[in-house]
Amino acid sequence: MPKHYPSFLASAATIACLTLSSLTHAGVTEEFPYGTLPEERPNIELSSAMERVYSHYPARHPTQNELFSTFKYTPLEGFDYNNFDGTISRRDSSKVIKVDGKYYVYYTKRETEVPPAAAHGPNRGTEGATDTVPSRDWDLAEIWYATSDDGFTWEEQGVAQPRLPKPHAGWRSVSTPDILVWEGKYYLYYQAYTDIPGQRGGDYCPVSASVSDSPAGPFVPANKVVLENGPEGSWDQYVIHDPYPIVFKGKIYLYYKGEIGGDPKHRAQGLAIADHPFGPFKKHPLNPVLNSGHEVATFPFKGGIAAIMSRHGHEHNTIQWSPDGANFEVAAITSILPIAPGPYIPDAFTDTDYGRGLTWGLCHFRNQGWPDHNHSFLARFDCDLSLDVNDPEMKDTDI
Ligand code: AAL
Repeated sequence: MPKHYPSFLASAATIACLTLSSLTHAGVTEEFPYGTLPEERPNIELSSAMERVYSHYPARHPTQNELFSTFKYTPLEGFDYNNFDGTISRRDSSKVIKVDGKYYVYYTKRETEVPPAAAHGPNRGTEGATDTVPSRDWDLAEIWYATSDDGFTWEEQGVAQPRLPKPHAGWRSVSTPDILVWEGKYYLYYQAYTDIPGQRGGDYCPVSASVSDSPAGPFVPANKVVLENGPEGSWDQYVIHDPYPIVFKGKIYLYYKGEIGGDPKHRAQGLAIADHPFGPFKKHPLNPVLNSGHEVATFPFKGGIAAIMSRHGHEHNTIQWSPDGANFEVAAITSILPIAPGPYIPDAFTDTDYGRGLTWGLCHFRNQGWPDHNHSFLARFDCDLSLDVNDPEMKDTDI
């Protein structure tokens, strides 16, 4: 099996050097390592663009620091890429974990009729959806898992979390999983739909979770909601998506996406913290802690937390860093970021105080040829967001 695949996408951004000195936030006064600047704004008249260099941007060298990377994409072996009739979809992969030398990944799998055109049209309603016809690519879905020895060739193993029986959340669809390893057990988090996605001001679904002694399951559902939508009028009233746990400072830091006012144009990320995987989770008082992003991957980096900000919002296409997991600043600006990244992060759950970063993971691409071909497929991304690519744990990469 060839180890090196031709890449079909690669990119570089071309943003000039930017500036700022140390940052002070509510409760946090720490040096932001990507922004220290000896120079000050020159005392001359500047154009708007040059004014912004001194006033808006924290990252000093957004294309020349260790949190800058381009991304390369590779098709996976083992999944059927010839399935182009839209009836099978695989998307929104979890983080990749490695257990006893084998990689595991969990993802949304749908095998149904094709979602109708309305599913991704401008109105994004539920028109045409029935008990067997999905309203979205992630409706009427289950969570499946696959394993791999090298991260390129994957073997689909079967269902990890089927839909739950009524009246539990998740009876309509379970999707968009992520994984947590905590005290020797494996916890799956997922969007648990209580209704057809698209109703009630957006994709309303609380977050639920299941536990297993083995990465291969069986996963036993907690049969309770672990993260609720916010109260009326709150920023995360309508949408709580993309649950994404990591371990930081001895606790479970669960990042998730909300849509401010239920408006998909204003996507942002919240943080909820717990001592136990099934909660109670306490939402951070500064939420939302990231002002952009559709699917965001956070990871321990040095003494803080970094975030890959994929798609949507003022600060999309950036990689950010925070000393505390809550006060992020832009460290790097790049392009063609992975959609819904599920990275392999060797120290995601080790409670490290010096995160080493990541070099690869899985993501998805969407075939948007609706009405007939509305489905997604998984792929691999490689990047260099690691402090040491010679680290044996980081080495499974051809970057
Ligand atoms: C994804 C995720 C969530 C959304 C939808 C399915 O990429 O952001 O899971 O609900 O799109």
